[in-house]
Amino acid sequence: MYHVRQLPGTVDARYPKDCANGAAPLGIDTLTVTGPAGSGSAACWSICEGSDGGLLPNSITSISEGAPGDYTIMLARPITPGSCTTITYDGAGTAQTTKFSFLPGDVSGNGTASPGDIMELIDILNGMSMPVWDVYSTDVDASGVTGAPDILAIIDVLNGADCFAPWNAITVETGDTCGNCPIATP
Ligand SMILES: [Ca+2]
Repeated sequence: MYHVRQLPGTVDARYPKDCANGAAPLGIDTLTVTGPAGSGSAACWSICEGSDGGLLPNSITSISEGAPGDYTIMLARPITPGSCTTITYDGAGTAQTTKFSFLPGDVSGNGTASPGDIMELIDILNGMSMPVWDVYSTDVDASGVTGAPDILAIIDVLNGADCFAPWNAITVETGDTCGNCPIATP
């Protein structure tokens, strides 16, 4: 696990798992959300993923409040690749939701993994464009830095080489297809 925070709207383009340990999914397991100040009670918060990718259902393991209204939410495991992960606050009668996405290979952050993302990464490496989400969108091989090996990594991710499922032409679930989420209504 990366143990880094992901802000709403970020797309994680990196490896979905460690090929040397298929039982250990990689990705973002710590989320940053905002809500009413002083609402850190676990009973106020819930998580839903549109699909679980065959993994055990995810859950919130802890919630901590930094500055008033700024919450850090730790999850039992990283958010599911390709899925829409919804965090809901429903503690004051009005549900608020925040959505997160993790799509391996989607360097450009447009919601679809495709060969165009290879060119996007090459442009970034050549200084022709800026990464959309910094290391989330460029460090495809999860080495900690962005470099030429990430070009080979994204080809593997798109084609399904090594231990990966093919992510080419996969589109991340959007809010609309996240309807499996039983979001409570006040
Ligand atoms: Ca890298």
